[in-house]
Amino acid sequence: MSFPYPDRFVSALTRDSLALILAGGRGTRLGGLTTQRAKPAVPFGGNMRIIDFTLSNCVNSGVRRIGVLTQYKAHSLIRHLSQGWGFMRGELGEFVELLPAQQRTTGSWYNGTADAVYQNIDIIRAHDPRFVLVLGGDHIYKMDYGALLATHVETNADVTVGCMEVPLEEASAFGVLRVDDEWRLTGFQEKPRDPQPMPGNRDCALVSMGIYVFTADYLIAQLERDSGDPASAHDFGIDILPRAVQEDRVFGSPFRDARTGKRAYWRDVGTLDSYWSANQELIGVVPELDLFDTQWPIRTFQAQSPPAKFVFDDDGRRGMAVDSMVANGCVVSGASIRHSILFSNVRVEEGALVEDAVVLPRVVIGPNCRVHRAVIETGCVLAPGTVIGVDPEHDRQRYEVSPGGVVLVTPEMLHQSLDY
Ligand code: ADQ
Ligand code: ADP
Repeated sequence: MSFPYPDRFVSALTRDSLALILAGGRGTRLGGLTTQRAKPAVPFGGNMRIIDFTLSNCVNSGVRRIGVLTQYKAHSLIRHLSQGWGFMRGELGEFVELLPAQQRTTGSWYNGTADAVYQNIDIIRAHDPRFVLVLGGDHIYKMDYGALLATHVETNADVTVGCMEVPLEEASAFGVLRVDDEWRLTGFQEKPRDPQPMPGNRDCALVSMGIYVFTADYLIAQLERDSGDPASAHDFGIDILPRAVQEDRVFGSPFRDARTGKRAYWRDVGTLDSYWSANQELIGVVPELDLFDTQWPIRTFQAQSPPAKFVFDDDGRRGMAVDSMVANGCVVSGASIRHSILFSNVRVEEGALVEDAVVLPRVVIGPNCRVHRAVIETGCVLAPGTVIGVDPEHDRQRYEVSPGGVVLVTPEMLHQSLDY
């Protein structure tokens, strides 16, 4: 590939890229957290939503032309994007554009992920980028896409796949890759039952992070070809990547921490257990994912609320939080919060104890409640004395309990009557 900008380097690549964020998936494994909203809109880390990580990665990388492909239960996602991500400067050629499924090229909603992109092919053409970054909207990580684009150009690839090593027993949830000594892909199997380990490391497999750099002309040609194939599921992992590996130049780019050279932080918070623990991990003194990193800020929208307040109750018991993160608008009155994350506008009333919990916005935890190892969904009101996370048998009657023993409570569960 000829390089048209002899005097500009990575900035030329990022400026000449269009990012398409796939944000339409259902995320069914998150249970009650995704009955009302798409997974990318699920709140994360005290004041963010999952998609803020991918969006911030784009902006911090200098990729400032961004389309977000929405489909499933997009209301909360659309509101978040319009409230929080409208700051891009149109006059500088920057935008975050919403691309809802709208039957542009076919008479159906988005099928697979490749179909979702194909249905916006005229929009890609109109923006005329040199590279298209296709990104999942539901992972927690900080990545400079400039480095990925530079690898793509250096190797003269048609497609570059962001990849990482995971323990072999987890690999069947991913696209599993084989590479040669030059990192060129020689195999791609989407979610194989029996994943193959890496040649040098029998305990790990090399997997796709579901993020791809495509040379734009190549992507357009492949999507057009795929759309006419009646046998295709129109999915990047199932159809486009395996075929590209057979016929074209596909390279892997391992995701490493630029400072340590080791595997970088990346989480698919696709299950209640992984969602809970990724949130809990943030609380540590030196968490692997540093949200206080001024070099790589994670941007979001949050409603204006006063600072969090910790007050004595009428009996003189102190309201306190230790080893915790507490967002604006919270009031903790004569209650104790330990090793927990409280999102905005949570009230915790006298005598309550909240431990190892992730409490989403606008929750009320009534007097003398006990909440342990739980995720409490937006808007829940826990009646006085409610006990959660102490007796799994009891919790299972009303709430969702994950294999790892995390309890999910949603407003719907609180309103349902028990059938004794
Ligand atoms: P999965 O994440 O399981 O695997 P998929 O369910 O297709 O793949 O979702 C990919 C992304 O696209 C998600 O962000 C999802 O929300 C979104 N999405 C799904 N259907 C969509 C649609 N119709 N419209 C818009 N967006 C949609 C993928 C790859 C694997 C890789 C893992 C890494 O296929 O090879 O290993 O990601 O997590
Ligand atoms: P979601 O939980 O769907 O991701 P929100 O929690 O932000 O999204 O909002 C859920 C609902 O609550 C929406 O209908 C929204 O309009 C409403 N809402 C948002 N902010 C507030 C608020 N501060 N007080 C009351 N209702 C709100």
